[in-house]
Amino acid sequence: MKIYFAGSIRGGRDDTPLYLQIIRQLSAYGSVLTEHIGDSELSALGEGGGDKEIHDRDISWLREADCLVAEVTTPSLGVGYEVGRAVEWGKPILCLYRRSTERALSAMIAGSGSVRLYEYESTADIDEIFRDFFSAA
Ligand code: 6K6
Repeated sequence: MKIYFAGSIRGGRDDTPLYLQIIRQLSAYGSVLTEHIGDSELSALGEGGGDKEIHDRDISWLREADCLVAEVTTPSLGVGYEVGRAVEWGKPILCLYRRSTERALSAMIAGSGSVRLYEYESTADIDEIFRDFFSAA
């Protein structure tokens, strides 16, 4: 199983430690194509790689992935775009969201019938979510 994990980069890196933990837990279910999302060295400003190279490489990984798992709590244009492309390609999509009083989740994710949206509070909840999602994916 090839898993594309999506999480905010230029949208903000506050949840990076959480992404790293999610990627570790995801590894039990297959090969995570995007482990760099959990890399604390990857800042919102970032270093190398032109935008076209990043876009083309990521879209090609997403195309070959068997499913998309996206952490959507920190709003990110890139993550939203990846979810849209995965919907278009009919891939199984799991979105993980921590309810927050500061901002509500976009209706384009919350209202999509093509996305399996799971709300969670901490990484302790994630194993059960993954068991449920991957038993159907
Ligand atoms: C350059 C500047 C900051 O980070 C970099 C290196 N950039 C990226 N590297 C890998 N994947 C990226 C990069 N920028 C965006 N992505 C993809 O979009 C990832 O797969 C993420 O799931 C998503 C994040 O989008 P933004 O809009 O939050 O950056």
